[in-house]
Amino acid sequence: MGVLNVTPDSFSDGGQFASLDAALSHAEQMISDGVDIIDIGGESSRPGAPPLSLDEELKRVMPVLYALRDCGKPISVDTYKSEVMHEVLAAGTDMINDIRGFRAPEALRAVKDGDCALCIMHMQSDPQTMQVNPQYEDVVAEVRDFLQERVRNLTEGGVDRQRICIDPGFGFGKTLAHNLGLLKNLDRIQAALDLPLLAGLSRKSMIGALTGRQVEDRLAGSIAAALAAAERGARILRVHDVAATVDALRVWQAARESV
Ligand code: 9MG
Repeated sequence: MGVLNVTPDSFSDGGQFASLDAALSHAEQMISDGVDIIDIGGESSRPGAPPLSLDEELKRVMPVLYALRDCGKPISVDTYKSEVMHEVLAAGTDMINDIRGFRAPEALRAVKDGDCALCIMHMQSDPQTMQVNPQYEDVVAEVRDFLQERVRNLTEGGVDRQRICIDPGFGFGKTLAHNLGLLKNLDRIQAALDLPLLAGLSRKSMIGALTGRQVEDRLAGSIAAALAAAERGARILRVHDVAATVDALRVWQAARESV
């Protein structure tokens, strides 16, 4: 899954792709680099980012979605607003990536009757405050239980289980130790729910904490994290650097499959 941020304050592209033309050429590049899913996001979810108005989010996301919906690759939209969900689903989006895990009853109502894929992500607190003092007694068990509860809520609400993937939400209300604990035990979470697992580690602060590198210099660390997640059962990797990640996965997969 390639990240297509259309946020002027995006933590990793500094607004480079805020304009429609730039976003579309970035999407074309990701397609030629081998992306499988494009994830369009209008509201930054970096720690401390302020919420975006509904109008502004639609103004950023809709033109990009209209331009890309026939690009031949599934399109995901990263949003927690039910109004945005309604609009992007009517425009033909294939997946909704909700960092709030469809906790809002209106979010469930927006998606339940369609057939789009759904990503349920775990986040403690919200982007404004999530990194202030994240606390868990057992991060792996708590994230697993949260995801299990959300899956139950969605399926009891009428969503086919086959539409769902789960995501522990690296960096969303987690310290470095929490993130590493989740990464090490990703296979336990995946096995407990038996659903495809999405992992987003690309360029995140945990990579910066481990390498001492600024966001623009985190490629090698991000690749290592992506491979660690794949090794533990992640089926979808949400990344900024598609070409390098695809190469790394090809080599990793060939080594695993060789006799
Ligand atoms: C929008 N966004 C930023 N980071 C993310 C992650 O790790 N997972 C998902 N599903 N979405 C994310």
